[in-house]
Amino acid sequence: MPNSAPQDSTWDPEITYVVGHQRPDTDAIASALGYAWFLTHSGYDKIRSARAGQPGEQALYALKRFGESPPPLLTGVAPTFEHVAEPDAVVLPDAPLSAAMARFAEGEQVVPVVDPEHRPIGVVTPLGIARAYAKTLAAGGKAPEPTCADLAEPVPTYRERDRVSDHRNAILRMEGTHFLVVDEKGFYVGLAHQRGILQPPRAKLILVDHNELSQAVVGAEEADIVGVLDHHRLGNPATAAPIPFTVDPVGSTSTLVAEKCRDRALDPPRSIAGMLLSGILSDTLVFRSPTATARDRAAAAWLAHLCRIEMSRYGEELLSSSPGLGARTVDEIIDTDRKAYEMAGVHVSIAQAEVAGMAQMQELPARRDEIVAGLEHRRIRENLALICLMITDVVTGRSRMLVRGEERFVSALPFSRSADGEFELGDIVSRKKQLAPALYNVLESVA
Ligand SMILES: [Mn+2]
Repeated sequence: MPNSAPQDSTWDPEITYVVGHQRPDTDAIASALGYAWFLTHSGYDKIRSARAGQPGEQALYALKRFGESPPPLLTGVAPTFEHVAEPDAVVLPDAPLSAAMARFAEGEQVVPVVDPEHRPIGVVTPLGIARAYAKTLAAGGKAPEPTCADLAEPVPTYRERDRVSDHRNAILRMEGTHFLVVDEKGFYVGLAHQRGILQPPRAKLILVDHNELSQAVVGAEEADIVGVLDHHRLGNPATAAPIPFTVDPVGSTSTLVAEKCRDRALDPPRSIAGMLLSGILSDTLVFRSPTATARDRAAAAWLAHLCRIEMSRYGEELLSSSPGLGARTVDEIIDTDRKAYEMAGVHVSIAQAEVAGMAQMQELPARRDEIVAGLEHRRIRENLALICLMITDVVTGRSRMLVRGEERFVSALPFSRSADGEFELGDIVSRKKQLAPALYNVLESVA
């Protein structure tokens, strides 16, 4: 789906970004920081951690606790006109034509003309010069030498943050091969050539804690995925070349990062070790989740030793850092940790919100109507067959679920209905290992 909104931050084609999914949770932030640290200390150049959105409250708590900064935000990774603009030298409007001719002699094909404030007026082309020269000859050589302003021809102009892919087809149909690129204020950035527009540089991404493009940073379908480190089901796109790809069914991606560090005898600094430990404790609910494995425990014990912290006490502290339902807006409750799936050919969205303890779970009835209205709004807007919000009490290890969707799916759900659109999930706490497979089976059988 084309996204015509300009991107508000940019990316560097020289850098490889280690980036987690949108709406990053603690594991997505921790594994991006940790894997970027590991790769850099394993001899890889120009690796940077990044995030694809605002970190959740719990991730912010962990960052603060260990004195670590969140990775920089990547708002989009599609090529923009900034990536294809070449900052060719300009001439001023009152420059004599000979100034432009000197540039053609150097091999330029067009010369941009900008006003003294650096706003483009147009371009001078060899054809334009030839015409001016013919005119001078016709006047018996008596006409004054024209300036560059007299010959500047307008050409299509694009903003540097506009996505190249949104304009590529139109540009292919145009006659000219050179285009002006300006910044958001209209100042000259450079010239874009048609050949650069057809083959723009692509961002390099290493995906952590996800492998599906539907969950990745905006524009990832126009980037090169050069690595994957994850613990989710496969839903990855084909790649042009072979890439390092690790998907292992452990409790967290942070576990996989910690294992790589340990295998290479690389001890991460306290801030990184603390973040990785937080990623493990968060995703495994301090090992209460059925996704937790012996490998997660071993990695966590090593990290806790490195950052000199009492693991289970810190784990409970981390889990209870999530604010209660009463303190969150409906948008925060639904969208903080929401994932898109395709199941049996239909679109499904599963959100998970954590509460810490019975008292926080008891805030649900007062918010139910608002939350259900929010789910219904998203169901229509995103054309979903089913949208679920799993509310998990990380202290007692039990969940409830609010659902909106097509009746044939909702009525087939294998859970006990506690109110209209509300289900009791019992001790189900894992979206990935318990709820998503259960929904997948229901949709397969009904669709
Ligand atoms: Mn994870």
